[in-house]
Amino acid sequence: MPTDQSFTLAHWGTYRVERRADGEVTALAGMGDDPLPSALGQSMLGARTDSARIGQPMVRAGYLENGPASRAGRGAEPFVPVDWDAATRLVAAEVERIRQDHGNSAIFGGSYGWASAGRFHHAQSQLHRFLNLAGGYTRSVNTHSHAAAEVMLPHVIGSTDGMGENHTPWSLICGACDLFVAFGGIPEKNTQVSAGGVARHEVGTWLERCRDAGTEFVNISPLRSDISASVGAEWLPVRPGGDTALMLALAHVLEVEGLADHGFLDRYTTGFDRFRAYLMGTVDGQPKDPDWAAPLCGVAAGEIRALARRMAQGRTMISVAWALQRADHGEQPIWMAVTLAAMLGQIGLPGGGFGFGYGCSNRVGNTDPAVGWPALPQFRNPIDSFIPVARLADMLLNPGAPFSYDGRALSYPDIRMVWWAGGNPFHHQQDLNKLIAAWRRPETVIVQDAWWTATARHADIVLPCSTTLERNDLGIAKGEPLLIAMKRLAEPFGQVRSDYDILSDIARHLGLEQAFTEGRDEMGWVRHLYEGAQERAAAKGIALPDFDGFWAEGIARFTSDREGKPLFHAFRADPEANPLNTPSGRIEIFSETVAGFDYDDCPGHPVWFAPEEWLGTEGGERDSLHLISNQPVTRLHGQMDNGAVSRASKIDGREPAAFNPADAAARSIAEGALVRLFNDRGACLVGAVISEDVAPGVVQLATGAWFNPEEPGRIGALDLHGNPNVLTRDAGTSQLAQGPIAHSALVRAEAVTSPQKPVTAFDPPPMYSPRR
Ligand SMILES: Nc1nc2c(c(=O)[nH]1)N[C@H]1C(S)=C(S)[C@@H](COP(=O)(O)OP(=O)(O)OC[C@H]3O[C@@H](n4cnc5c(=O)[nH]c(N)nc54)[C@H](O)[C@@H]3O)O[C@H]1N2
Ligand SMILES: Nc1nc2c(c(=O)[nH]1)N[C@H]1C(S)=C(S)[C@@H](COP(=O)(O)OP(=O)(O)OC[C@H]3O[C@@H](n4cnc5c(=O)[nH]c(N)nc54)[C@H](O)[C@@H]3O)O[C@H]1N2
Ligand SMILES: [Mo]
Repeated sequence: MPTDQSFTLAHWGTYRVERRADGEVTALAGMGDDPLPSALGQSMLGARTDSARIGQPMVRAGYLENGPASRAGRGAEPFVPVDWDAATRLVAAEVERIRQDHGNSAIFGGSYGWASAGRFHHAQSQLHRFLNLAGGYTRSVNTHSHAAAEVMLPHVIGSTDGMGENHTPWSLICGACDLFVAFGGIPEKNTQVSAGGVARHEVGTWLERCRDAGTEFVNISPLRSDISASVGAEWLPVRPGGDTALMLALAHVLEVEGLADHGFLDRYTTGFDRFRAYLMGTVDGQPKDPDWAAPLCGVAAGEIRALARRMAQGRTMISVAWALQRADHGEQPIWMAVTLAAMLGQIGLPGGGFGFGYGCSNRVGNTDPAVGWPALPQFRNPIDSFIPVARLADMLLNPGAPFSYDGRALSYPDIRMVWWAGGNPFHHQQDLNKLIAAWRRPETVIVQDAWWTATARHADIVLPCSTTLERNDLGIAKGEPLLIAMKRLAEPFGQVRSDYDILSDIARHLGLEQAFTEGRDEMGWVRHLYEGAQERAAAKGIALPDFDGFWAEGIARFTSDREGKPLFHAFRADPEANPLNTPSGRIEIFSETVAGFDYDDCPGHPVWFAPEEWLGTEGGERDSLHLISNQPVTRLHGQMDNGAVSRASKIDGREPAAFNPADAAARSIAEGALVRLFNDRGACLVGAVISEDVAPGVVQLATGAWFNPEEPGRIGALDLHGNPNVLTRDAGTSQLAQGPIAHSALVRAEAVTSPQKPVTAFDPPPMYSPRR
C-alpha cells in the first residue's frame, strides 16, 4: 500500500515533507533517525518563491539588439524577458555559429559547481551530455575543494585514498586513537553537507564517542570554533599558511629524538633520505627545528616539541582539512602530513595514520556501502581541451598562453562561448574583479540557474530552471544506505523548466533530440536510473524493492554489513602483494616523477615555502589581517543565501565577519559595526562580530554572500554585501596542481560611519518588456 509520506533529499540532508489538507507543503522536517538534522532545509521552501527567483527566460538588452558585439554591457545592462521558443532558438543558433566558425573547443562547458542533489536532474551531467552530443567542449579538471591534493596525492600514495575514498572510518578511530591532531579542526558546520545528499549527520556523535573513549583532540587552526566546544580540544592557533613549517618541525623532533619509526620508513616508503637531508639542514644549512618553525607558524618551540613527543607516545591520527591545501603551495601540507604520518609508522592501523577531510563533509569517515551508483550517461567528449578548474579567468584573459600542469606543457584555448549550469563562478572564483574583466572576453554567456545569482546577472542569456522541489528525481545519499523518491512537491515557479527540458528543446533545434532524450521523459529516466541502481546493489548482495514499490513508499533503506578497514591496511599487511599505485609501489616521500617536472615551486619532496601573502612577511607587519574565507554555517556556498537561515545571520543585511577583540579595538570596530574590508584587489562591506575564538591577526568571513557591486559592471566597485572573493587572490597553488588559493589573502579593515547603500542582491536586476 502506498503511504502518504513524501521525502526529499538535499546536499544538507533528508527531510520529511509536511503538508496542509489542500496538499500545500508547509515544512520540511528532519528525519527521526537523523541525530543532527541541518537547519539549512528550512531555507528551501521560502527561497522557492522569493524575489530572487527567475520566472522566465531573459536576454540582456544589448545582446538582444546587437548580439555578441555588445559584450561590454555584460553585468550592467537590464534584461528583457523572452519566451522559451525565442530563448532556445537563440541558444541553438549561437551553438551552431560558434562551432562552425571556431570549433567546439571554443565552447567552455566546464560549468563547475555543486548544483543540487538528485541523480537525474544533475545540471552538469545534463549539460555535458548535451554538449558532447553537440560535438564537445572545453572542460575543467579537479575541484575547488581539493585540487592541490587531487594532483599531489597520486604521486605520493598512488591514489586519493584517505581523501576521496577509503578513509579510516570513525568506527575504527573511536576507541583506538589516543591523539587526534586536527589541522584545520573538524568543523561540524561543514559536516552538514555531502555532495549528493546526507541521510544521517553522525560526525558530532562520533566526536563525542571518541572523546568518551579517551581520544584527546588538538585543534590546530586559526579558529577555536573549528572543533565543537563539547569535545574539549586543546587549541593551537597556528598562523594561517604556517602549517607546513609546523609539520616539518614536528618531523625534526621525531628524527632527532629517535622517535621516528625507521622500520616503517624502510619497508613502506621511498626517498626518506633525500627528505632527511632537507629536514636536518644538510642541503641548505637550516635545520627545520622548532626554533626555526616557531616564528613562522606562531606556535612556541616548546609546544611543538611537546606535541611531537605526545604524537609518538600513542596512537595518533593526523587529520588535515581540505582548507589547508586551498592555499598558496597547498600541495605541501598534504605531502608533509603523509610524511609525518609515515615517520610515526602507524599508517594502516586503526586510529592511526592520516586522513584528509574529516569534518569537511559528512561522508568522510563513513563506512561506505561501496555500490557504484548509476549516473546519467554523458557520452564521450570528442574534444581534448581542458583547464585546471581555478584557471578560468586566466583562460579567458589569455587565449593561447602557455601554462604548466602536472608535468604537462599546455596552452589556454580561445573561448567564444561560456555556458554554466549548476555552478556559480561569481561565487567560487577568486578575485572577482579580475573575473569581471575576463568575463567580457567571450562572445556569448549562457547561464541556467533558478535564482538571480551574480553569475546569472553576468549572463547574456538566462535560462531559468526548476528546483528539486518542482521535479521528480532519484536521490541517493552517496556513502549511506538510503535511496529517496524525490517527488515533485510544488508546481514549477512561473515558466521555469527543468535543465533536462531546457536542453531537450535546444537539442531538438540541432537535430539531437532523440539522441539526447533516448525517448524517455523525466519519470522514464528516474525509473531507468533506479533500475540500474537496483542491479548494482544486487551485485553487492543488497536487495532493493522494485521501482513502483519504492516510489510508493518514498524511501528505501538497506543494511550494508561492509566492515570498515583502516586506510592502507592491506598495504601494511603485505606491501609486496598490495603495492600502492606509485612508481615504487610505496609511499613516495621523494618523487622522481615530481622532481623530473623541474618546477621551482614544487620540488621532489615536501618543503616549506612562505606564502606570497601571509602574516609572516612585511605585509603582515603593517595593519593587515589574514582573511579566512571558510565555508558558511548558514548555507552551502552561495546556495540558499537568499533563504531564511542565512538572512537571519546578516548584520544590517551584510555578511558577518569575525575579528579578535584586540584587532577590533585597534581599529575602533565595535560589535555589530559596519566595516569595510579592502586590499589592492577589491573592497566589501561586512558587519562586525567580535570573538575570542578568532586568533589575533585573523578575520573570518565565510564564502557565499551574493556579490552585490555598488555599480554593476564596473571593475573595482564596492561590494555592498560581503563576498570575500573580491579580496582573494587568483593564482595557482603551484605549477603542479594549479589549484585555487582562496585561503591565502591579506586584507585591511576600517570601521565605516557614513551611510551606505542597502544590499540589493536578492532583488531582481532591472528589466524591461520588449517593444511590441
Ligand atoms: N573565498 C573562497 N572561495 C571559495 C571557497 C572558499 O573556501 N573560499 N570554496 C570553494 C569550494 S570548496 C567550492 S566547492 C566552490 C563552490 O562553488 P559553487 O559550487 O559554484 O557554488 P554554489 O553556490 O553551490 O553554486 C551552485 C549553483 O547551482 C545552482 N543550482 C542548484 N540546483 C540547480 C539545478 O538543478 N540546475 C541549475 N541549472 N542550477 C542549479 C544554485 O542555485 C547555485 O547558484 O566555491 C569555492 N570558492
Ligand atoms: N555548511 C556548509 N558545509 C560545507 C560547505 C558549505 O558551503 N556549507 N561546503 C562544502 C565543501 S564544497 C567543501 S570543499 C568542504 C570544505 O572543507 P574545508 O576546506 O576544510 O572548509 P573550510 O571551512 O574552508 O576550512 C575549515 C577550517 O580550516 C581552517 N583553516 C583555514 N586556513 C587554515 C590554515 O592555513 N591552517 C590551518 N591549520 N587551518 C586553516 C579555517 O579556520 C576553517 O574554518 O566543506 C563542505 N561543507
Ligand atoms: Mo568544495
